[in-house]
Amino acid sequence: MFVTIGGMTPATLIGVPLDLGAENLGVDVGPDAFRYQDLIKKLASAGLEVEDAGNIEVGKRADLSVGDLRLRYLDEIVRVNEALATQVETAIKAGRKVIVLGGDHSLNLGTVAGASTAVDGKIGQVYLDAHGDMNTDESTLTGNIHGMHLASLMGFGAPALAQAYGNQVKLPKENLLHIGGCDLDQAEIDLIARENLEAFTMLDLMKYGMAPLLEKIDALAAKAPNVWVSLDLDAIDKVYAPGAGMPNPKGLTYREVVAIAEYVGQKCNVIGLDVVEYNPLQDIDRKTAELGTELIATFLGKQYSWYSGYLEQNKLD
Ligand SMILES: [Mn+2]
Repeated sequence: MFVTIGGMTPATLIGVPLDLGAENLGVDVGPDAFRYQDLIKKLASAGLEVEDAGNIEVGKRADLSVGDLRLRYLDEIVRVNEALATQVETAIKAGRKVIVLGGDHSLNLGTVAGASTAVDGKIGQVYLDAHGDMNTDESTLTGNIHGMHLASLMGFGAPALAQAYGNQVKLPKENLLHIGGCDLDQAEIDLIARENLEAFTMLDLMKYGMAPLLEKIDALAAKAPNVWVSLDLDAIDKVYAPGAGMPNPKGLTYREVVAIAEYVGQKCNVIGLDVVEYNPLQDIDRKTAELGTELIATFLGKQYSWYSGYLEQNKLD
C-alpha cells in the first residue's frame, strides 16, 4: 500500500521535545540529538526517504502550571498530543511511514490517536517498555502522565486523556502486545489480568524463550492490518541503551531486541513508530542513538546495522 520512489520508502520524521509527562529525565533534547547523529542520512542508506517535519512546539515547564497533581501538566500534554496526532494522521493518509522521536512516552497518546484515525481504528500496537504505562489518574503513584497514556488509548482512566483527539477508543485492547515488562505496578498487573491484555514480560522471556513471543507477533499481524510500534529505550538493557530516561539493568539484550524488530518488520504492516525517552546526556559513545537508528530501520522492514555499514564501505564499484 506504500508508494516507493526509486526503491525508497517515503517517511515523515516528527520530533516531540516533550518532558512534561515525566520527572525531569532530560529527554526533551532527544529529537535534536538523534538528528545531530546523522539519523536521516543513516536511514537513507537503509532505503528510507525521510522528510523532516521539524519539532512540535512544547511549552516550558517553568511557564506552565502543573494543574491536577494526579494528571500533571495535563492541558499542555493534551494540546501537544492533538497537534502531533494531526500530523501523524496526515502523513499516514498520504501513504508515508511515520517516525516520531521523543521526548517522554506520553507522546504515544498522540501518535496512536493520529495513526488510528488514519486507518479507521484498524490498528494494533507493539509496545516495548520496562514499565506498563497503564496506570490511571486513580491508580497513579506519581501523577506523571507517561505512566498512564497506554491505558488511556484503550479507553481506561481519565476522560481528558482517553478522549483526546476524539471520543473513540484509539487502540482496541485485544490489539495490544506489550513486551519487556519488568517493573509493572500492581494496578497495571491487575488491569492486564482483568482485561485479558497481551503482555509478554521479561520473566516470560526467561521462562519460555522467544518462540511464544514470535507466535504472539504472528497473531497480532493476523488480526491487525496496521501496526504501530512504540519503543521505550528503557525496555533495552542499560549495557546496550545507557541513554534512556530510566536506564534498565534487567532489560532486553541487543540480540533479543533486534530479533523482535526483525520479526515485526517482516510480519507486520508497520505504518510508523515512536522511539521515546532518549536522554543523550546519559548516552555512552552514542551507542543508544546508534541502536535506536538500527531499530527504526529494522521495525520498518529495512536493514541498518554495523554490518550493513561494513558492506556499504567495502562494496566493489
Ligand atoms: Mn514508557
